[in-house]
Amino acid sequence: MTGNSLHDQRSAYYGQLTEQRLAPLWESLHNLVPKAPRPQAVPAIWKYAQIRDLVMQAGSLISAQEAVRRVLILQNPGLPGKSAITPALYAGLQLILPGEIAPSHRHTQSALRFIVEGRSAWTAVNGERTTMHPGDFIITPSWTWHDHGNPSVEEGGEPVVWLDGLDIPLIASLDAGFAENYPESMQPVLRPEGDSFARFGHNMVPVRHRVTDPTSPVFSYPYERSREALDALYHNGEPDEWDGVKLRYVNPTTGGWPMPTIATFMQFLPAGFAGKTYRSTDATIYCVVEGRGSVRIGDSEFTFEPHDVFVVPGWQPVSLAAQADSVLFSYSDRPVLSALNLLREERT
Ligand code: GTQ
Repeated sequence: MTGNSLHDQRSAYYGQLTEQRLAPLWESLHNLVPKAPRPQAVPAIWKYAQIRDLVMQAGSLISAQEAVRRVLILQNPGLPGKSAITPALYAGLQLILPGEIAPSHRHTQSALRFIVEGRSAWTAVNGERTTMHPGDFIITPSWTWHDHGNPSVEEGGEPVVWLDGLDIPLIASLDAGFAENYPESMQPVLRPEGDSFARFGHNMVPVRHRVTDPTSPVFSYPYERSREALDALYHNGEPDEWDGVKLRYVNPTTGGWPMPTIATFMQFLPAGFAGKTYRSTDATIYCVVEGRGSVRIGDSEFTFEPHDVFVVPGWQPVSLAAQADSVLFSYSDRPVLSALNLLREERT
């Protein structure tokens, strides 16, 4: 006997709903409107010592020209097939060998480069080149032409690896992705290297500068300067019990984030630091610059060394500890959460 129990009646009814492209909210309400975030992204670490060889092997399997961007994507195991490290953000390790050019293009996705190793490559943004050094943070804002290159070995070129951070998944979720190629492999160089830093990188701006753009006119933030600031602050006072000494990167013309969708930070943890636990609705990707330590994220615990990358999903309790003086770079979707009034933080 079928068709009489409530369960059977509902099943038949749900079948009819599906045919009409309808669905009963009451079956999924608790998932759609959770009491607290339940991230699908999981805590994860990519140990550079384990993946560096694979990054370098890509160099002999495909050219930068053919690949356009020779990048290994860091895929969050909780977001399989999504090319995402968090629901909103992407991470990848890009390799450029001496003598190579990654051809010029532009896209609506915002990108950051955080230099991992090598010091000869350059990236060009809006007619200006900047040479990359380990620890430098470089932006390629939405819809700006950008190409990357590396001089030949004779001219001092060496393999260069950097971490790419983009808002690819966020832009995909909004169906707002556009891209185009520049007609040449390299855009013309219109200004000497260091020009934008001279104009905007010294707590001064050109006298009649008007802010018309939400992105920072400084496109390279040298490690030397960030490191110096952290060092001075460490010597000047007690580190924060959660963050150590932590600064955020700014657009010097607004005080806001360097780009509208991605926040970036640099922090110093002194040897012996055992940070308290905090959580926040922004999801954060860390790249270790110096030192050695460990991180607890929810129920996971990882030890970290230079060049390791780890991810803290939104609302996961996190605490950092350092065995040696450590420097961590990080980026997150904080500007998006903040703009939508969804940023919540808890420091316990
Ligand atoms: O360098 O323009 O990792 O367009 C992914 C997409 C890097 C880039 C990535 C990109 C780029």
